[in-house]
Amino acid sequence: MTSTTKDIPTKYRFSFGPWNISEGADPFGPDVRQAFPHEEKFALYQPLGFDGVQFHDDDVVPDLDGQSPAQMLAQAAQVKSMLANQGLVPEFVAPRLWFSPHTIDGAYTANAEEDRAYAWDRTKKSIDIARALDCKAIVLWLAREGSYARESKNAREAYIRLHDTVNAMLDYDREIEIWIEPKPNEPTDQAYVPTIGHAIALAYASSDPARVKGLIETAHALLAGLDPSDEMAFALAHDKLGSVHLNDQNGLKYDQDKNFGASNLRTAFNQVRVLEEAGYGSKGEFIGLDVKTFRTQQGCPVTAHLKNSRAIFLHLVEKVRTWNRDLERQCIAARDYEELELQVLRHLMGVGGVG
Ligand code: 3MF
Ligand code: MG
Repeated sequence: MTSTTKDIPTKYRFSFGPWNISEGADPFGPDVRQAFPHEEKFALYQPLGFDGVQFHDDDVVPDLDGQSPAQMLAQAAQVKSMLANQGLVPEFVAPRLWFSPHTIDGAYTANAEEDRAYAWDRTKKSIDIARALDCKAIVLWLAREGSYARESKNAREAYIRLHDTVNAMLDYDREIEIWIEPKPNEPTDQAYVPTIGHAIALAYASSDPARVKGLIETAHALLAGLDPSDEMAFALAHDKLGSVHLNDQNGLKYDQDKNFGASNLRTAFNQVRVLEEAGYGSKGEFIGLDVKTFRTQQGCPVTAHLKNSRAIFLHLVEKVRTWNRDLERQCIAARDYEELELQVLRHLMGVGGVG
């Protein structure tokens, strides 16, 4: 465990994925905005203040299942030089294991052997793509690893399958890191790796624990009824916070991916506080955003939500750095948490003085 608290100010680097610029379809209605060409999205990064790109494997190689290995590597090489030309860095590659007819019942935990074989094949392709981009991280969002009908799968066997997959990935490439992104529900009813605790248990059980970490998304922690800053603190204490997907969520409903701080400002402040106190970012970790704009938003491309979430994060960094730590210490020493809470709220509201 890492117990040091670092107070060296970090200059943060930001990332997002191309899927964060979207057309507004939801389960009840179609697209409402014109599609902005995928390959033109990369030119938007730098002007918005981002230099990290989060990739699904088929964001790098469209129609991945239809490509030969040579075509796949040629396309990855093109993306690599495009990134270099735009001054961008690939943060991670994630196998998209929730679109194919082979992943209807899950991927690594699907009941059909041929579906599990597809998942493994696709995972190896994602690792090959990451390697071709010089990217060291694979993110596993285990989208459909879970059940709709609880009795449909043997959960103990499913966990063993996930464990075996992690080990097989570590074996397939001796350098990559695996960052597991837990989510408790949606699209499944019950997910097998619902929290960071589960992800970190898988990391320690793996053949190379130092290369298995977690990626914590604010909304996913909130959907599990947990405090995202405590989840982050837990991963940081184990030196296992590979990345974050900052966003927000208004209670227990569909996965909203709202702007960072938009529903729970104090919770957002605490996430920034925990990241700052641990020196997150000093080893090159990104502040990843995973935010959706409203379906009502007009224009093409729509990027205000990315710019705004980044701005809110930076305002909160300022709030953390100007938070009166002497006062905090005094309140804690006196065990006067009423006063502590009042002062946090005053600070967030920009009310001066301490009275
Ligand atoms: C789902 C997510 C995903 C992951 C992404 C990278 C579509 O709730 O958060 O975004 O972040 O697939 O693993
Ligand atoms: Mg995410």
